[in-house]
Amino acid sequence: MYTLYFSPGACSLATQVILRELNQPFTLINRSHVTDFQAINPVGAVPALGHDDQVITEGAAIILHLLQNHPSDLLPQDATAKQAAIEQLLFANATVHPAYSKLFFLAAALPEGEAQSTALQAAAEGINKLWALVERNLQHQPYLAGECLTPADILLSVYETWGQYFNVDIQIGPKTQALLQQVRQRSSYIAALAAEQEAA
Ligand SMILES: N[C@@H](CCC(=O)N[C@@H](CS)C(=O)NCC(=O)O)C(=O)O
Repeated sequence: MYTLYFSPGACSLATQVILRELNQPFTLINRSHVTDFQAINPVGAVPALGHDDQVITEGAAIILHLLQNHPSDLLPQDATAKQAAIEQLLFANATVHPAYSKLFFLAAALPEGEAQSTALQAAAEGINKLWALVERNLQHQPYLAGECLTPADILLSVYETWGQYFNVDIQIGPKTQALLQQVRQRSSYIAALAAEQEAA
């Protein structure tokens, strides 16, 4: 049995969707309801996943732990396809997520005004380069890692929602938009959003 620590709309939403895709029962705990969350994750970030007596942190490590413990189509068996799924997982977690994190950092660190707007748009242009790579990737395959849905598609579907909080021009190609919409229509994603609201 798992315990997932989350914050509404954060990257922990993707972890919850993956738990649901894997049909794993879990308890959902809002980070803001925990008195000393740093005792759970010293970094202070979500997701954190309790499993038996262990707490696992770092989104990609949590996802790999789940995929290894619960074999499914989310992690292909074929070596080449598996490598692509892991590469895309890390592209999402270690490249796209930090690119979006810059927006949150700049909005908090700089006073509102021209300097903030310029910096935010520069960060958005970095994000646009990544979405352009995703769109190019999707010209010849339906999902980020190939023929099947993998965690990277779910992670990007959550990250993309963060753009709405900033007055920046984020450009997403049509194939990417269609994929993100398709992921958000999955019952796992819809149920995860509802569960976050209930636990808010
Ligand atoms: N490298 C970490 C980053 C996680 C992260 O940045 N989580 C954000 C939410 S999406 C967070 O909790 N940030 C700290 C905070 O909001 O206080 C991971 O992949 O798990």
